[in-house]
Amino acid sequence: MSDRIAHTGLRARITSAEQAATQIDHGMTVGMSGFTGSGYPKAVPMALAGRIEAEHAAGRPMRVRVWTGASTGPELDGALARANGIELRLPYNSDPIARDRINRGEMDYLDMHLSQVAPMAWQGFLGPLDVAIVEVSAIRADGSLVPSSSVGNNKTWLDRAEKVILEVNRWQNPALEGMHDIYYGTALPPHRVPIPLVRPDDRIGELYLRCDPDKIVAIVETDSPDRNAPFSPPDAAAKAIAEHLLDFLGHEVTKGRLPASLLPLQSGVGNIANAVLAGLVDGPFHDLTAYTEVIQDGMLDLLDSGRLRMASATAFSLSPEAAARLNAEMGRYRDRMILRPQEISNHPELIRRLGCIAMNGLIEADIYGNVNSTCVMGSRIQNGIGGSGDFARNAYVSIFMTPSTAKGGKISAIVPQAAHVDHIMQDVAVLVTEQGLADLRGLSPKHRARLVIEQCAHPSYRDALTDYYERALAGSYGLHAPSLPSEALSWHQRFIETGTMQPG
Ligand code: 0RQ
Repeated sequence: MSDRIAHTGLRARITSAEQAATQIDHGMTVGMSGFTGSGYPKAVPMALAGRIEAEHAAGRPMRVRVWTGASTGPELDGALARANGIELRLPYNSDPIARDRINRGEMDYLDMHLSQVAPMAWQGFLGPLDVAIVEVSAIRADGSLVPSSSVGNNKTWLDRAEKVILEVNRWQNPALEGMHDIYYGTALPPHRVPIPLVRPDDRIGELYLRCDPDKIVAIVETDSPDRNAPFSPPDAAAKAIAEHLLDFLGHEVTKGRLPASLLPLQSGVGNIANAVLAGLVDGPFHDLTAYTEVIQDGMLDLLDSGRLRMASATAFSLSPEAAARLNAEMGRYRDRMILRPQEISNHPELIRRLGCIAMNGLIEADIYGNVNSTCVMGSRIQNGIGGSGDFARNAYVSIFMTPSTAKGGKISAIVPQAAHVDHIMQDVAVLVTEQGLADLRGLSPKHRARLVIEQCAHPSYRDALTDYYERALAGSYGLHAPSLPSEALSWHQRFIETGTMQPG
């Protein structure tokens, strides 16, 4: 019997994943834990996928609506999508099988700002929540729950769900206990009050998740690692982008627009973000803090280097090697990390108050600096907006970064007009590619266009962009943000028809 389940009454509810999965029926809405490959349930979703496959084989319909924190792992999104068991998915997905189903029109997807999911669930806009399946690290004698390696929307799922299934994962280091800060002070308007967090290291909540023991219908014990993508070392483009960005931050300190310890950092995930964080290890900045969504490999290195004083997030997003490193030395990191619910880690009020430096990736930007983070060629979802909108709109300085081309140069990341816009130009302060950096603050659209083309576009697309812009200046209906509507998306159409944006 598990020493991780101290509540004697609840021990009686320990069961198999297969048995737990029988609590879920066709058409139900299931709120799962999980955020970027950490803290997601690893056994019950697989058992549920098996059940769904058996039902389909017997000619019976079975699909569920799946809510999570953000992306999860192959044992959740992958398994359920493979079984064609997801009717609707929200709020973020990076699983390739689920992505294909969404883009083939076989699965509905609601791509949401991550900070807005919990409030929307409470406001009732998303409908009722039938079952919560939440991974925890332990169950305490009083029934409170030690969260695992992500917090995400767990507090909300546990509060809102009719029934709760817990996975107690022995792989999670017991030293995680004490790292979390679960804030229960959120309320709906007109009762909403300010959130009392004024520094990234403030603790404003509780160490544990509350859960009514009467709602817990099954507990499944697991011993499975979190699964994240392996880390690939930064390539030349990522290193060049990091260099431009670090120069910019140094320049801002010199100008007196940023303190020497910068402001709380938010960093997206991926190669480029890691290269920037790696650059900070060797850079001149000390006493850094992070108020961000996920703690990735680079953040761990920054903590190790002593440059980063502390990091606040909602989840870890670590390569298998870094996850093993953290898990082995959790006690050492625990006092310098705080994991919070995603409605707090990504809260616009707090991001604005703290003055975060937001650094996120993009799919494409147009010459005015409108940014598409989600939809390739305007229609194929890549992942989702995630937390990029929460941070971009409210940051002290909102930075977007990307290689200047994709798919071996066949796609320009700088286009005449973005085929889909997630972040309007007012939310985009700085654009960086390996070519250079465009500081767009205080510039009108026409000045932005010149700078973006000069600084950020790849040389093989620069002349075509200049040509388009000059003709737009001559022939546009209005001259605030010159545009030739019939031509503005022609680069995308050319790619769809010929496989490249390059003319001829
Ligand atoms: O596809 O894997 O098939 O080769 O998009 O692109 O260059 O590896 O960059 O991993 O940083 O992802 C915007 C998707 C960038 C990410 C996005 C293709 C490219 C490749 C990945 P392949 P890269 P990244 C905090 C903040 C939204 C969420 C967010 C993202 C794949 O940053 O999801 O910011 N952002 N959250 O080939 C066609 C283009 C393309 C393109 C890239 N212009 N056209 N394909 N790709 N540009 C984190 C969370 O919220 C959890």
